Amino acid sequence: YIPKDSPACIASIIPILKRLESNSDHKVLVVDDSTTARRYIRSLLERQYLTVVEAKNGEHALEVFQQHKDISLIITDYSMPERDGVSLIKEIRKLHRPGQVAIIGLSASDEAALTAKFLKAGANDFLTKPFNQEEFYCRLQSTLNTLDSERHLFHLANKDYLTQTWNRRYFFDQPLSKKHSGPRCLALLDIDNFKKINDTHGHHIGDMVLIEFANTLKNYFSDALVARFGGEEFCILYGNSPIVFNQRLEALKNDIADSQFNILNNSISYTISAGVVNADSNVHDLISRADKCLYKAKANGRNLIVS
Ligand code: GH3
Ligand code: MG
Ligand code: MG
Ligand code: MG
Repeated sequence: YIPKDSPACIASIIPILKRLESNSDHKVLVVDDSTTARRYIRSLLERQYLTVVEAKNGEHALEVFQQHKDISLIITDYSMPERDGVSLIKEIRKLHRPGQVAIIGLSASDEAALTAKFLKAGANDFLTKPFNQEEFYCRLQSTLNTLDSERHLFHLANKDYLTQTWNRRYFFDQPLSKKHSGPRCLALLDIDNFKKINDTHGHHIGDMVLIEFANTLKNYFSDALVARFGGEEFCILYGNSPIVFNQRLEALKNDIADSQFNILNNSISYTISAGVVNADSNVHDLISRADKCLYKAKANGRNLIVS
């Protein structure tokens, strides 16, 4: 290990400065059966403004990982009682891609094929102990950069740019959408006479109404899958009680109809219509049935929920 004030250590800090701000978004799980090793790695990470949690073996790590949903990087030793590092990685990778949770393997073992073993199990990178501190920081930085890029790409591919709700692609990719059957509730919602808001107040105000509406949807249905299907049309997929779902939709519709929104000094009021279905069938069937209900709601005068 290199002492703290060595030139190598100081040099290592410079390229990382750019990262420090985004580092504070990351929580790192350090897994090692040696308390001394954990403390040392913790001190290195905390100097980079990373938040650190610890686990004393692979089994313990799985528990800590369950408790802290926001862990984005795991740094794990190989030889540990109860569950070793490679086995831990295999378990984590059953549910989490390298772009969701990054893993760096770490070991003092001189087993020749260990690097390959770690990488094959799904580690993003690997370091042999004792490591050079500057190399540790370089690999840490590059792993976090890759993680940030992957998360950014995922966001670009799956979120609607204007409203930051999920997009169609993400919607159809979810397990709840992919299931061929099973009880589910689905609602298609559409803002009434939205074109008039654009025509009267301008497209920019229309955009802000969409953002406001999307935020209201996310608040009402934080436990459901909310996606923008296009234009002023949104879809909600819900896996629980149809009674609760219908009550909440009704409350949402009334809440919006009774509200007066002040958007950049424009006083805006609007209503929504929705088509709702609760059934044990596939999501495409639910959508086409909800669409027919939505059509009826429009034909019957709008500001209506038809099921
Ligand atoms: P209806 O009650 O029958 O749904 O009438 P409507 O006016 O809401 O529906 P229509 O389909 O005639 O018009 C939808 C409008 O939504 C037309 C389109 O320009 C506008 N729109 C679609 N996407 C956006 C967007 O991202 N921003 C804004 N400002 N307007 C959008
Ligand atoms: Mg060990
Ligand atoms: Mg509309
Ligand atoms: Mg529409």
